[in-house]
Amino acid sequence: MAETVIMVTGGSGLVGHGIQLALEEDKKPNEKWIFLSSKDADLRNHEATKLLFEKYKPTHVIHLAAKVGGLFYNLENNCDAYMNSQMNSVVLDLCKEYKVQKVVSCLSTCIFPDKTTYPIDETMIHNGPPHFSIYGYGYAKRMVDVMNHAYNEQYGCHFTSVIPCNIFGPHDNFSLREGHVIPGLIHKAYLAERYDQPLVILGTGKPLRQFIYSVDLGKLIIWVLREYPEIKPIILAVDEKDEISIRDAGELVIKAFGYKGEIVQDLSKSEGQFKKTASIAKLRKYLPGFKFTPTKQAIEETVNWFRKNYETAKK
Ligand code: NAP
Ligand code: GFB
Repeated sequence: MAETVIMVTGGSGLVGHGIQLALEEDKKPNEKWIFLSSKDADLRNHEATKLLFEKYKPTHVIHLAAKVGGLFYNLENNCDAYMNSQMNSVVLDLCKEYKVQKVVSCLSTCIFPDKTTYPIDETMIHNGPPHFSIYGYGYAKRMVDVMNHAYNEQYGCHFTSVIPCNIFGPHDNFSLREGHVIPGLIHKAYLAERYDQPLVILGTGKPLRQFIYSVDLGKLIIWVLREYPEIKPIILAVDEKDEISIRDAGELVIKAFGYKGEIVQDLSKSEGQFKKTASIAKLRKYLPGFKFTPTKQAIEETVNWFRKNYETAKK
């Protein structure tokens, strides 16, 4: 059987580790996986990235690399976040040049139009402007879908994309300033417990989010790489009924820590999109029996990982 060489850009991040953890139970002998970090090459640099294609000769690419942050990073860094488009252009064009058989890139449910009907589905990406907090990140990601179709129509390339909801898990970015809400709250709960200080939840806690465990997402991305036949994107999220409020997510973090101290709300802080409820009807059509890890269990596993790896965790 011919060897499949799968090169994962951004392989050292949250989702890259989710794939690595998922692969522990789903290895295939003919697959060679290569997980890259920014230390291997700055993917905005064409020459440096070309050397990676020369070195590894990938038959398949999972393109995860991006400058990623939570609401408060994106609010202040729309220009830097838009520069992800530079990386996307370099990677996709080299995939065409090196005749990569399939590319799976990563979008996000936050890039859908701000003013929309719910639930959001895969057909709605380009229907109107994204939320003002993420327009740089959002338009850069939307262009990946445009490029996927254009490369397919003009050059016959099989480039596709996945659209995950909010993700969390081991190896997340636990930065209080730049990170997403679950790793942020986990880090804050850790500090609150350790230094006997209040845990501050930003905003009212009312906005709603679907949260997927990185290991579940890893399994689904592996399936997309191996089986998903379309150029059009597919939403990878938990069921609509499992959408929870930020307050509920905070409660789960607090319970996982057994934290008994004071909880404070900072109502001066932005809340971002109220919700971005996405339908997984398409995913269920392909994989009706896929089982997601219950959010409570996934948060407990992430909290345990953070406690064990506090010194080295990205924060
Ligand atoms: P992450 O943990 O921040 O990891 C980002 C990865 O990209 C790291 O491996 C990083 O390398 C690499 N990278 C960043 N800039 C680079 C550059 N200039 N050149 C080469 N590599 C670079 O991010 P993540 O959460 O795993 O996100 C993976 C993908 O999922 C992204 O496309 C993101 O937009 C998407 N996504 C994330 C979420 C979420 O909630 N996290 C939700 C929806 C979609 P280093 O480790 O060396 O820095
Ligand atoms: O995960 P997050 O930063 O991003 O969640 P988004 C923000 C929500 O959680 C807002 C509340 O309603 C915040 O007010 N929140 C409460 C907190 N406490 C905290 C905290 O300590 N840290 C953070 N970060 N939020 C993102 C996009 O939007 O969606 C990203 O900005 C990404 O780029 C992601 O694509 C999927 O869900 O609002």
